Amino acid sequence: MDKYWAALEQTDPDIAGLITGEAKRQAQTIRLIASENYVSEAVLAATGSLLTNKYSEGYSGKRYYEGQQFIDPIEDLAVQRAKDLFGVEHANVQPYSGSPGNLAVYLAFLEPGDTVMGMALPSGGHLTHGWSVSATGRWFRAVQYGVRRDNHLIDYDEMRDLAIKEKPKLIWAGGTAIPRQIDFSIFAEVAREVGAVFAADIAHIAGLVAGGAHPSPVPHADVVTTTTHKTLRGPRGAMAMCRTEHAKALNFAVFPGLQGGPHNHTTAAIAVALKEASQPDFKDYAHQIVANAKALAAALTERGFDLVSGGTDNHLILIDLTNKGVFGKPAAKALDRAGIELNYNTVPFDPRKPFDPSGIRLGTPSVTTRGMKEPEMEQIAEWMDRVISNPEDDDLTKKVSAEIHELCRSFPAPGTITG
Ligand code: DSN
Repeated sequence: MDKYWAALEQTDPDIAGLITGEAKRQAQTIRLIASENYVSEAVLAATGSLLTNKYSEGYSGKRYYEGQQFIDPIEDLAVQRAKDLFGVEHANVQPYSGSPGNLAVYLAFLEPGDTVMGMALPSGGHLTHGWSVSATGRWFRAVQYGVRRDNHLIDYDEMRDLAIKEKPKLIWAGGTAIPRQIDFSIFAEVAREVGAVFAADIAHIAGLVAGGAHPSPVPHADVVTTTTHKTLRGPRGAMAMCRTEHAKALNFAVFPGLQGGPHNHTTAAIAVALKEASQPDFKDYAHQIVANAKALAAALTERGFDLVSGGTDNHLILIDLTNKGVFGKPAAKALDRAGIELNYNTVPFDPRKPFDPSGIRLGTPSVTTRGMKEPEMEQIAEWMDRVISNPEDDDLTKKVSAEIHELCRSFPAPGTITG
């Protein structure tokens, strides 16, 4: 990589300088975006490799281009490792990212205009589960379930009633802002009852599932999709997994249905990440993500923060800031100035719009990768409380930023530049 890096600095010092800036920023800040992580240097090496030069449309053994002597075994390894890690019969590792992976499920099982049922975005669902502005909400007839008003847990009764009434052909479980465990068996039961395909989108929790820190949907779902770059700690990419009976339809939907050549550098990096996720220490990592999230949730609750659903079972915390007298966006921006990175987010039944919502979303995958544990979560909660209580106080922001920088020095992050 040194050779590559020297070439980049010489050819394009502007981009090299910006990447160096980002490497320092990632080292010096507390990164709490629930969908982000730090990949290992091995994953970085594969992602930045010359596999990006190669076209490989098709699948291993059946390609439309020659010269696949090394690409086929790379994709075979990625597929086998996915099958072993998640206990699935079939895995497709080619989707470019989560949204194309989910679109492949539509293409494999539905016709335009068919009914799909997913969790509503403001309740924690994903755009591709039928939300109105997504192609999935425009080209399919989407019906949406939500969470209960009293406890913010998935409303399984509403979901069942809606499925019986609307008869969807596809039912999604999963999302982007769900702080509690999902009972995949209930979704499977409902899908069976109405004759729907049941797809579990485990993008956020795939690493927890792989590490045994969240129940797996595999015994229950017809299809399981996931990104590879969140808790699973791989490169930006995705996988779609299923039983053998659906393998042909799913493969045909990914290629040639939606995509051209797979990104082989990503496939190799996915294989590396899956190997890392199959090691015993990944189980410890997955459980520590949850332990850290619970510790952070408890420390925030002690400081009067109003957590959606009252806490967390996974890597993610959603906070309604209404009682703190500050909206999500100014809070997120003040925290960013102080060196704590998270995102503003709607909360269930939010009267405000997604671009200026009432809440913030945070998670512990990245800080856990750095080796931070429960005592650091207490410290992070204290910093968050100080900044959110005084979002306009620039002196405070600077002081907190310096303290964070100091803590970060003791917890180096892979691939970054500690300064
Ligand atoms: N952007 C992802 C997230 O942050 O959850 C979902 O696609």
